Amino acid sequence: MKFIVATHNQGKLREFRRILTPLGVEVETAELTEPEETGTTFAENAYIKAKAALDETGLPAIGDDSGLCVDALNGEPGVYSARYAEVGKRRLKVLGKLEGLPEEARGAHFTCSICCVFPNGDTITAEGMTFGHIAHESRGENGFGYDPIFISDEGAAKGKSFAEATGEEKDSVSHRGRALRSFAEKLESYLKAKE
Ligand code: ITT
Repeated sequence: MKFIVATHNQGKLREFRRILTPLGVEVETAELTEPEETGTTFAENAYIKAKAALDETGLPAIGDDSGLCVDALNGEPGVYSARYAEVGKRRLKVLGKLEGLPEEARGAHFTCSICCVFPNGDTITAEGMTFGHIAHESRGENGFGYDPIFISDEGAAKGKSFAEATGEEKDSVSHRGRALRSFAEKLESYLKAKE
């Protein structure tokens, strides 16, 4: 079974391929209209993206809604991470708001909600989080989005920004890695139950 990845974000798409292909889940892209993200939660927006892609292609589709939640900013930018500021200014906005704060006050996490919608209306959902803190300046060239300012506190990526970590290191602890591995497990059970 093939799945349409309902995203316009090339960084996410790379990670979907990197994480799901070795788990035997085939993903592909399609020219999709970008739906309005009218939800107030990650889960609602993930469903909106998946459902819109399913309606356009007729194929099972997976949506990802994710974001960076900064403790000192009461969870901002959170569900509005993609719209927090103009392209190219989002990381600087976060860094600016945390200026002068010591390391122990810079805690943050990423969240990822995955929603897969099938043509018969069934859905599979999964969530993942990863914890770390906000750097004092951007570090590293890999990844995308807020990766250069997010220093991981976990596992193989500990002490590195997600943009300094290799793809493998990021995926092993990342919100998306965790959500997609959980999704792949649930998918296997779902497909087995249908046999
Ligand atoms: P689609 O809706 O087309 O999937 P998007 O970029 O608009 O793409 P979101 O609405 O889910 O995606 O916004 C999430 C934003 O949070 C995204 O633009 C990134 O800036 C950030 N983000 C999410 N996951 C991230 C990650 O793994 N590393 C860095 N930034 C991430």
